[in-house]
Amino acid sequence: MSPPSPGGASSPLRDARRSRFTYRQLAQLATYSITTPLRVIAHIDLDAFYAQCEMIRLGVAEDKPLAVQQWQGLIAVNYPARKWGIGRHCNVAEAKKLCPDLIAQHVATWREGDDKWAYRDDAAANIATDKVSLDPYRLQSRKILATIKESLPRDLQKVEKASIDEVFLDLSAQIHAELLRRFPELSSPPPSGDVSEPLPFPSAAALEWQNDNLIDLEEDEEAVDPDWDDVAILIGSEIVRRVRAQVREKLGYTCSAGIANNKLVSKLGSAFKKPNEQTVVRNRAVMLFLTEIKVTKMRNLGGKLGDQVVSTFGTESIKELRDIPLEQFKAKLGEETAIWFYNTIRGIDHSEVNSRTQIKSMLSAKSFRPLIKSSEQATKWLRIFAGDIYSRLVEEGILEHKRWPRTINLHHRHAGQTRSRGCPIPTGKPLDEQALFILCKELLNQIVAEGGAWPCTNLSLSVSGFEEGVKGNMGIGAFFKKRDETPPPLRPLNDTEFENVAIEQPSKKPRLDKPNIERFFSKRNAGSRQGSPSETQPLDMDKQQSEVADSLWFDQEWKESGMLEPETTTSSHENSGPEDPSYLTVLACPRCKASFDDEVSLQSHEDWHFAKDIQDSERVKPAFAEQPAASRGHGSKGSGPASKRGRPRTKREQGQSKLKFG
Ligand code: TTP
Ligand code: CA
Ligand code: CA
Repeated sequence: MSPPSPGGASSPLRDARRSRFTYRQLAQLATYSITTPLRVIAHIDLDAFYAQCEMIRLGVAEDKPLAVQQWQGLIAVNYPARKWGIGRHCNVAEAKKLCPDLIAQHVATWREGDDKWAYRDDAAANIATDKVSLDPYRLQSRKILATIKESLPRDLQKVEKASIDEVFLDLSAQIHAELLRRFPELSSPPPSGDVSEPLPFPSAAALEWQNDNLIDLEEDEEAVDPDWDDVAILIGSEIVRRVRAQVREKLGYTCSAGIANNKLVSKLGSAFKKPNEQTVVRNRAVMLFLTEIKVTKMRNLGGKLGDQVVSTFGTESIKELRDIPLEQFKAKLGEETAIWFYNTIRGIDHSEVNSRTQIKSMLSAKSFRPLIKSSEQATKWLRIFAGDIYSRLVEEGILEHKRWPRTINLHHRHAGQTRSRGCPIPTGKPLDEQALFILCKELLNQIVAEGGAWPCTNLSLSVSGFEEGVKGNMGIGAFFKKRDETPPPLRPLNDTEFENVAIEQPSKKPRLDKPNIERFFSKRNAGSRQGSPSETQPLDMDKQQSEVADSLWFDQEWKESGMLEPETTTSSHENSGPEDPSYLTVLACPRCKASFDDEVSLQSHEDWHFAKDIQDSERVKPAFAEQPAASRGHGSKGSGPASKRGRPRTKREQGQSKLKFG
C-alpha cells in the first residue's frame, strides 16, 4: 500500500508546526472512541439493490433497464431504467410506456399450498393468494455482508448491518494501525510524556484522492494544509474502495459509499453521488456540505420533529437554522432534543457503530384486498406465515439450536382496531413449521372467540425474544436440558412473563447517541390498540431501537429493521387515475387526519399505522418512528441527495405510499 503522498523526503516530524490533534486523540482511534476527531466512519449502500439482485440472478446485461415489480407497482429500479424517467412512483404500465424494453421482474412469492417461495410468472395477478418473499434479497444481503467482513482485517473491524442493503463501518482501529505503519514517528511517545501534547504535523504535500468525490471546502480552508484527520479519512477512503472492489469482484454488485467522521455525515455522503461512487466529507467540509441539504432530509427529522422545527423557526435551511442560538431551541424543543438538534445541523453525531447484527424478531404479514371473512381463509394465511417464518428461523440456525425464539404473537386488524395475542413458544420439543402453525392457529382462535373478527384487513405473525442456544461444542442434550421439560400452557403472557423472556435487556450504560426525542413520536399511536389485560405487551431490544433509529436518516427511506418488511401492496395503482372517480375524492385517515387522493393510498397509509402499532408493541419504549411520507401531504420537500438521484419528490411520495412498514 502506498503512503498518502507524505511528500517523499519530507517526514512529518521534520515539520516544525504542530498538528491540531493530540497523542491522546490518536491513541483513542485504536479503541473506537466516539469522541476522537480523528474517527472515520463509512456508510455503504448498494445501488438499486433488489434490481441488482435480479440482474445478477437472471444474468441481465448491466446496461439493460430492469425494475423489480410487486403486484403492479415497482419497488426497485436500476440506473439504466432511471434514465428513462422510471422510478418507484411508476406502475408497471406507466414504466413500460416510458421504456418498452424494460424488464419488469416480479418479486418471488409464497403461495398457498406450496411450501417454498418461488418466482412465478403469474404472481402479479395473484395478489389475493400470494405473499411477497424477500428471502432472495436477504440471502444476497448476507453474502454481501460476509464479503465486506472478509475484506477487512478480522481483529480490526466493526461492522453494523443497518438495513438490507446498508452497512456502517467504523474504520478507526484499522486506520490507527495503518497510520502507525505508514508514519512510524507516530509510534513514539510524546516527547514530554504528556498525551495531551499535539502531534507533529503531517507533510503538507497534497493527498491523493483518486476518483473519490471530495466535498469542497470553504474557500479560506482550501489553502490550509491537511492535518491528521485528512490523512485518516484518506486511508479510510482507500479501505472503502478496496471493500467495494471486493464486493464487485466476488459477487458482482456495485455500491456507493460515504466516508466521514460519523454515521450522520457518512450516510448523507453515500447518497450524495450514485451509483458506484464514493464521497468523502472531510471534517473541514462538513458545514458547507450540510448547507446544501434540507433539514427534513436528515436523520430523525423526516417526520413530526422536522415539521415542527420548520414551522416553529420558519425555515428548512440548515444554514439559517444554524444562526439560531441553542437557548431558542431549548425553549421550543426541550433541553435534550434541542441539544441533539443543535448538534445534528452541525454534523455532530457521536452514535456508535453497533456490530451486534443479530435479528431480534421476525414478522410475516399480509394486507388483504379483498378483505378476508372467515377463519378458513385466515388459516390458509397462517400456514404461509408459519412457512415463511420457519424458513427464516432455519437460516438463523434453529436446526442447529443456535438461536431460538421464545414468544409468538399474532396481530389481527378489523374495523380499524388491532388485536394482538401472544404466548410463549413451548420448549423441549422441536419447533417446526407445523408447531408454529398450531400455535398461531390457537392465537387466532382466541381472537375469533371474542367475536367481531371479520372482515379482517391485516394479519401478521411475529416471533421474538430470541435466545442463544448451543455454543461451541455443547451437545444437543445440554441445550435441551437448559429448557423446561414440559411446555407451558398456551395462554397470553402477562407483563412480568414478557420481561422474563426478553433476552438481552437494554444495556444500562448511558446512551450518548440517542436523544430523548421519542416523545415526539410516541403519542401518535397511543390508544389505537385495544387495551385488554391479556394483550401482549412490548418486548424491548436495545438493538431494535438502534436499528429503527438508524433507519430513519432520510424521511421515509425504507429499510429492513429486522422486524418489519414491506409487505404486499393492497391493490393495483392502475385503479387510481383520471378515469377512476375515487381519484378526485379527498380521503382522510381516521387516525391522523392525513389526506389522500385515492383509496389505495389511504389503505396503504392505514397499513402503515397497523405495522407501526405492531412494531411499537414489540418494544418497551417507542423508538424513533415517523409518518409515512404520503401522510405529510404533497408539501415541501425538495433537493438534497435523494432527489439528486433522480427521484422526483412529489412522485416519490406517491410511490412511498405503497410502503406499509417504515
Ligand atoms: P434503497 O437503498 O432506498 O434504494 P435502492 O437500493 O433501490 O436504490 P439506491 O441506488 O437509490 O440506493 O432501498 C433498498 C431496497 O429496499 C430497494 O432496492 C428495494 C427495497 N425498497 C422497497 O421495497 N420499497 C421502497 O419504497 C424502498 C425505498 C426500498
Ligand atoms: Ca440502496
Ligand atoms: Ca438503502
